[in-house]
Amino acid sequence: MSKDERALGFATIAIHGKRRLHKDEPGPPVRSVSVPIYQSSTFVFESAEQGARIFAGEEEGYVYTRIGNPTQERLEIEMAFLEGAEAGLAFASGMAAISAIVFALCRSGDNLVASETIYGGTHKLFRQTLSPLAIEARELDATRLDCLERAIDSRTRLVYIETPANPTLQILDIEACAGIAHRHGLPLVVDNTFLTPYLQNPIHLGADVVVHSATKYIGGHGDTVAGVLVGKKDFVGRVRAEILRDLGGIVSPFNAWLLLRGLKTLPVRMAKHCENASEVAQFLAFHPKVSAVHYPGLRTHPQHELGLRQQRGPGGMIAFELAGGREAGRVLMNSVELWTLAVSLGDVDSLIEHPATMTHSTYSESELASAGIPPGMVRLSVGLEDVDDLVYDLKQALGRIRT
Ligand code: LCS
Repeated sequence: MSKDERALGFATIAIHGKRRLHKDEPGPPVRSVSVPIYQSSTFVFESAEQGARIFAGEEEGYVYTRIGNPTQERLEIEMAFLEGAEAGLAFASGMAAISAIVFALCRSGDNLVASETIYGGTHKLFRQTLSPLAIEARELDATRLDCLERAIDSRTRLVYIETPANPTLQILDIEACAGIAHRHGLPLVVDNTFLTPYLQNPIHLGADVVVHSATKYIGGHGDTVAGVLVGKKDFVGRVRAEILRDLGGIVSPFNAWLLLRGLKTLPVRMAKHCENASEVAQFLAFHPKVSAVHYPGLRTHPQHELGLRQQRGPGGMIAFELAGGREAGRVLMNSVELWTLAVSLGDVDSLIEHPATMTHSTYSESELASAGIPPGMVRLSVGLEDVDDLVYDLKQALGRIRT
């Protein structure tokens, strides 16, 4: 690259990619502007000798799509570039990426320390699926840094946080958590799904591994399930060789291509998600039937200042509570006409869901209470429709709740 890449803005980098900014990056053979979809399960060897050399690791080359594919690889390089990491690895889902990290770092008898308010699927992996393998997940309130540090012992292998947290939008101090993890020689893993590299770069704040459910804002259109992790070259290489290759949860070339396309509009989409969500949060904050609004952009958010420091925007997710509790939430979700009643998030379509009985139904009642997820909490993923229409629909649905 002739120009200093730091001088270029995020949108320029997201659209052109490392592929077109770095002269030494190989382009597609026919110089297409769009990255080709290499929809091929296997790759031709030039000779039996070359095949043997590639298998022996003496020569580089594509062999088989479970081991590597040019479209997947392009996504991995671009995600690492946008996150400021050395390398990336793409997976069939966010859960495939998260479980790969755990399996790469933990053996039987080991433990991991995690924030307690996380996506319900991650919580299930940590607390239920890992349990028969004798890997213990110690989930705790990671806003209390003293608790986080006390939970670490000689068998701890990683510290895992999600910030902002699904579904409460609680914000954790990435730099402080990294400081504690590093004091104990442990990697800090951050789930950056809610913000994407456009709004937050955990690597710049000391995180060692960043993971995404790329199903969400990276894809952005509700049509793809995928995951990505980024981190140091050695670690990423080890996860590729020891976990992904054997467990096999790779992203398909077509889904990798959809995510590459998603990256090009990520900056404009994220900016608009923030703008729309800020207006919806303001509307809810002043509505008499709403008892609490959890949105990092509101001054009432308990970690508003921390959010301003470590995030470049408040994001598109909102959680709120209704004065009428769970019954009021049920009426609201059945009364909206424009908002789509569905889990997932980060789509162009606005989505509404009920964490306690849907995304976080893997939490017990006491775990929900401890994680700050009351039965009456409703979660919004604010999409890219005209915000007046979104507010109008919420207003009419709130009007159907009997007080
Ligand atoms: N991390 C976060 C923060 C998530 O929200 C999700 C999925 C995952 C990881 C797992 O990614 P996946 O395997 O689904 O690609 N969150 C969902 C949600 O809130 N509703 O449906 C899925």
